[in-house]
Amino acid sequence: MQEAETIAALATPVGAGAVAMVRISGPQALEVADEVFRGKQTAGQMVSGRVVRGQIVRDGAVIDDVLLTVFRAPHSYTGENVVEISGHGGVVVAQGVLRAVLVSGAASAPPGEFTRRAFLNGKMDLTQAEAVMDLITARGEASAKAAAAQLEGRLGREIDALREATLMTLAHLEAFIDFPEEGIDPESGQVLAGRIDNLLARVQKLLSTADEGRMLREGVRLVIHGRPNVGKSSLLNLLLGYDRAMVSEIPGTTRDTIEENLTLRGIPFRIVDTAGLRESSDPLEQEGMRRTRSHVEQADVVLRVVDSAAEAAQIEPASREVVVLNKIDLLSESPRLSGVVGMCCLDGRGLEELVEAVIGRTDLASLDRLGESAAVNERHSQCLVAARQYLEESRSSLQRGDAPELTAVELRAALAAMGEITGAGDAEEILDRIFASFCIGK
Ligand SMILES: Nc1nc2c(ncn2[C@@H]2O[C@H](COP(=O)(O)OP(=O)(O)OP(=O)(O)O)[C@@H](O)[C@H]2O)c(=O)[nH]1
Ligand SMILES: [Mg+2]
Repeated sequence: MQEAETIAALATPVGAGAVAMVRISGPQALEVADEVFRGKQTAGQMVSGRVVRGQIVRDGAVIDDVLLTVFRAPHSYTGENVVEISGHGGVVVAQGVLRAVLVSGAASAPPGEFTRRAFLNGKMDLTQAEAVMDLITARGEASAKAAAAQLEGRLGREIDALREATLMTLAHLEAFIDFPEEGIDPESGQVLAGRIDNLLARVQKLLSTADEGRMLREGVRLVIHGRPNVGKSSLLNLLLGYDRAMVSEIPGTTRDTIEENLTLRGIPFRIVDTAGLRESSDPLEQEGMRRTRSHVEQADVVLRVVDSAAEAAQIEPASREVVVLNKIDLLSESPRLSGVVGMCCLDGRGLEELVEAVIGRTDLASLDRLGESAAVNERHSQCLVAARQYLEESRSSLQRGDAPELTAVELRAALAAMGEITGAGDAEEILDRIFASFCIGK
């Protein structure tokens, strides 16, 4: 195998800050660092985990005063020799340090390259590599907690256990392949069927966490919906805390949907304000209402807003719905409410109660229980669906009394699909897809 290139990148965001860190990884990392570093010790002399203060020098001129840390292979993030140079967090100075390192022989690291190497060198499985980015991009405490559990290896261990159980079943089946003349006796057939059923149940259980995984990664889809002029956009603005949408007393003010991110009690939401539904012959308004309906269909939680003066009658919320009785300030006496939230968007009355009701309708494990089980992502789901199909086929093959070789083919395919989740198989193409969305320096 060709020796890996030594790579470098700025690991901290570009901008003014207390510290900026340039990370170098690869077989020549220590030598590259020593081209530019002047300190009491050279990187080559330093033991792993040691920090030494010194200067970064290029063409005899000092660029920055820095702390240099050495991690020797294999005890580093990437599993290779790694040097981290922490300097002053100025845009120009950090770029200057990076340029000096690149001139000294390191190649500029593409996005995700450090974590890709960590995976390739066996420092983490693919689910952990994905969790690195989930953790970085987490918009709420809940998402961060689930990502941290995945980074720690929870999902990977569950998949490994599942593969192990599949392998055991396969081994059991293969015992019959070695003695083809005997065939699978009914008793063993039943044991094998039971094992496959058990595998199917475990796959199904993991698949059932896909919705939770999506909500944690993309946000819970919260859609504000109701007749024109009831105060939907006012409610959006109130929840966001700033005037995002136009509000007016003219019905039909909002024509297109407006989407924003919002975090409520540590849970990320994708909140959507929609055009009010009414009879209209205006093609633009009709298109707006078509979008409204499509958003309502895809919502995790619907906030149905009604005007308390117009529709004070008892309103029954549907299962995914929170009903907001808005403009209660216009009522002469306070309404007796049950199952609905009374609000005034002008002064914020009822907001706490509304947030409470929305969280209550959100189908997520409570914050203190998050991370106890997996929350699979879209890629994991696809692998699990494939695994489920192969397992079902192996089950029918067994039932039909096929030659054990045929049943084994299906089981092996299921095993491969499971292996794709953690990257146990070889999977260059999957790697490209995952690491394409990474940030540089990670
Ligand atoms: N008195 C009172 N007026 C409100 C309240 N909430 C909103 N309004 C007013 O109601 C009018 C309509 O508000 P919007 O937020 O634009 O209503 P909407 O549902 O988004 O309307 P469309 O976009 O046309 O569907 C505005 O004049 C708001 O100031 C409230 O709680 N009390
Ligand atoms: Mg509006």
